[in-house]
Amino acid sequence: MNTRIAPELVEQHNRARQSELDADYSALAAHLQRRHVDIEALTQRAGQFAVAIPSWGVGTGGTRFARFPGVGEPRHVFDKLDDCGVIQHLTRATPTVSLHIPWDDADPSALREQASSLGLAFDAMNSNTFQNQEHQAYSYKFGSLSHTDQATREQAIEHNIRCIEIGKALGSEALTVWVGDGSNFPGQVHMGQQFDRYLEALQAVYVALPDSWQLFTEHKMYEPAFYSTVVQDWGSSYLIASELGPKASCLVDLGHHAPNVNIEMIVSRLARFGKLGGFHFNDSKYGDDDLDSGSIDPYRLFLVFNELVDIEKRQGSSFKPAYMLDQSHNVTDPIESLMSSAIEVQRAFIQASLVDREALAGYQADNDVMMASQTLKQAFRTDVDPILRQSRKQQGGAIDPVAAYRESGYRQAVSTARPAISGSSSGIV
Ligand code: PSV
Ligand code: MN
Repeated sequence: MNTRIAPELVEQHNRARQSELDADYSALAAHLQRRHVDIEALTQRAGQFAVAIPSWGVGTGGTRFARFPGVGEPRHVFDKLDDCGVIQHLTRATPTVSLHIPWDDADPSALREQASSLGLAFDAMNSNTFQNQEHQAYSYKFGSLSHTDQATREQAIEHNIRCIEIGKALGSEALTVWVGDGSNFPGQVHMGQQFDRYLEALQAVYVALPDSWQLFTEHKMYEPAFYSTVVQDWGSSYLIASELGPKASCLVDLGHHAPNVNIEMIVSRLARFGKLGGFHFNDSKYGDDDLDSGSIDPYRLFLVFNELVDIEKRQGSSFKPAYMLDQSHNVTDPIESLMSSAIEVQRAFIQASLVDREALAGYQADNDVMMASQTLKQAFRTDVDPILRQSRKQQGGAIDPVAAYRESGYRQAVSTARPAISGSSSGIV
């Protein structure tokens, strides 16, 4: 079946919203002009923004209690690509897909062919040594890259190298490594030796990395290990990236910190030492909730982008962190959640681009705390939605992607070809 959204549908959708957009856009243009900001430049900038879609995000997630399957869920990686194609087609902000191996194992040339027919390319590869796989010789119950047993470590190294090989065939240029290794009881592991084993194993993966590739080390404070975790914080992640070498840097998943941690400060620190590799965006209330980006604390997302835009201004175009969404959609249609999340991240990027940095630097130098804080708030409070709508329309996307998606009837159409997946297994993301 043809899973593309018909261009006429998008055109019709946009036509119906054109006059409202024109009015909103010129009102914002006038407002920004008073602040000496060129709206056209910002619209162009919005058009350059891109965030990758995780292949696992288009399936309905779950908790360790239950998973409630959605209608017309993707059956395999090719269905997932179709769904990612819809997200990109309507938002124009998500041109790449990040695969997780072995969940997405398939013939690379078939994957490439389908992706390019949908206007998609492949982002970072993700290895999985936090689950046992079929026909696997050694169990990861007590760890993978840091396991006490050498053969188990070698198996985990081999898996990561295989991910690089698949990625090479797909045109990917990065490997993200996140492991669940750790311990559940004090005394269970020797924490120093475990970290040494991890470093040595990851070094073996690093040497297999092509020169043009990057390796992202992703930390996470807890879960599945609940007493200690090998790569538990940005400090450990920084140590690993530094030990490995210049092709390695740190990946910050917004949900992988203790509650209330100042993530934007971590961003600033890692960038200062050239080790900020990328992000997994999501939002949370309590822990690694994997909620939709910007759904709980949009100001925090803005503050992260405030740092990123500031670093970009100082470092120039060489500063290109990898952006990806990493969320679990348990009660919404994943396509709708991913589209609105991509837009929320893009919104934070544009709002942060509005910060009057010269004024801010002056207030900081003068210790004018109130005005410094107001300068950020002024940018955050600006409703940049007309810029995002205009940018999407200019690029052939939909002015309101969720509405256009609903109008298209895509989910009902694919549901006939995709029978329901059993609700008994728990979802993992
Ligand atoms: C771990 O919680 C994580 O954030 C890592 O990025 C994984 O690869 C992903 O979720 C999917 O399980
Ligand atoms: Mn993640």
